[in-house]
Amino acid sequence: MTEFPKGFLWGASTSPHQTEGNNVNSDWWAREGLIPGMDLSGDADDSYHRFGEDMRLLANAGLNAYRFGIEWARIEPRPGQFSLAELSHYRRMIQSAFDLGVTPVVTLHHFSSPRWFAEQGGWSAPDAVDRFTKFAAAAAEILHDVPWVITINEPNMLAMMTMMEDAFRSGQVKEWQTPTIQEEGIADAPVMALPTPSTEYGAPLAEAHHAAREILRSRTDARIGWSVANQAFLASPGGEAKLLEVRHDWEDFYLDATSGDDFVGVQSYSSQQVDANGIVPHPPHPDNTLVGTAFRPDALGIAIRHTWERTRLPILVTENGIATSDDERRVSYTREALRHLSNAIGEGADVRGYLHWSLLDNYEWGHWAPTFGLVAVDRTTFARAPKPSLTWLGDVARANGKPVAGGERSI
Ligand code: IFM
Repeated sequence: MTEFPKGFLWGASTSPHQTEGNNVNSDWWAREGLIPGMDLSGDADDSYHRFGEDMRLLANAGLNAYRFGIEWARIEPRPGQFSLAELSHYRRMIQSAFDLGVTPVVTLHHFSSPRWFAEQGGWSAPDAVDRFTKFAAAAAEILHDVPWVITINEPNMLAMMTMMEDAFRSGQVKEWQTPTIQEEGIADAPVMALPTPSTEYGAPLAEAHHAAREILRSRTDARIGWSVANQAFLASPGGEAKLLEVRHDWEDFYLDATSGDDFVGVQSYSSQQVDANGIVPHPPHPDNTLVGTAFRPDALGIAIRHTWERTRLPILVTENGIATSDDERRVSYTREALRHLSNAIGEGADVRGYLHWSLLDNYEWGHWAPTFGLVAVDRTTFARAPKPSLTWLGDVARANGKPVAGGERSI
């Protein structure tokens, strides 16, 4: 086990649509109302108004970094009309982090887009890159002193969603898939693998990322990167060649697009097997999480190693966590994941920080049941209830990881 570097960032992440509430001008808000079986995001965690309390909880626990997003649908409610009031709102968030001694890590796009953007063809429209670049230029005004900016969250998942949306619109698929929700350990059917995104859908995202990077570089001091949803693929016997193919379309295309970036975000939750036919649907297992994935804290090490080998860029773990109602399990998972992270550092990977997903229980893209948070949120009073895992992670952070990487005491 290797010690964590000096100045390592220890924090937690959230996204706007999942926590703010009433993101009424976004494509996700529109979608929630149309698709049967989807929970509504509604007031979400009301973090739009309570972000100060959220950040104080994080800082008081001992964490020193907070990843949050700015919501394009609020900042540009109509094409070309930018809201100065909303930009000021997000500037207040950035300032609140600084005032608490917390490093802000800001995401420009976390799955949700303005409704008008989606109605005009979304990421498949010919002017999508230009639209996003204009938004990035407006956002740059409030980001001048933010040290870490993520242009697009999980572009590979976003490409998959865009592909599904196109198939849904054209009638090729009849149902919009929402994540599978399962009771822990009681899954009775394998969780089907998500469809592999065609890189045709990834290409405009890569272009948008590069264009936004240039704008942000010229107007801010931020390190610029994007954050990839790592699948930690492993080959079953006979699946070695297929793994390379699947991993190219799911991950490597997006990792290669980081060429010229300042860092890359690693987001990792579980691992998946690939055999000669492709991704193997994950079977029912008593250890499965609330979203039906395998309990695989080692996925973080696999994801970091592959990202480091492919990009050689500084890495920020921008998401890692578990959907569970058992907070002790969250601590066990995270402790183990951090051990794998520390081993990867020991093997040479340049990892600069760890941001847990998520600070708060939040809206999991269609469902409220899967709880990823270090803090529970009452859905009617919005009262925050920190879980023991928050205290635990804060203690690890105060000791710069010694409790998990080896040291005088263990937690
Ligand atoms: O909640 C999501 C997040 O928005 C993107 N990464 C994965 C998380 C858990 O599914």
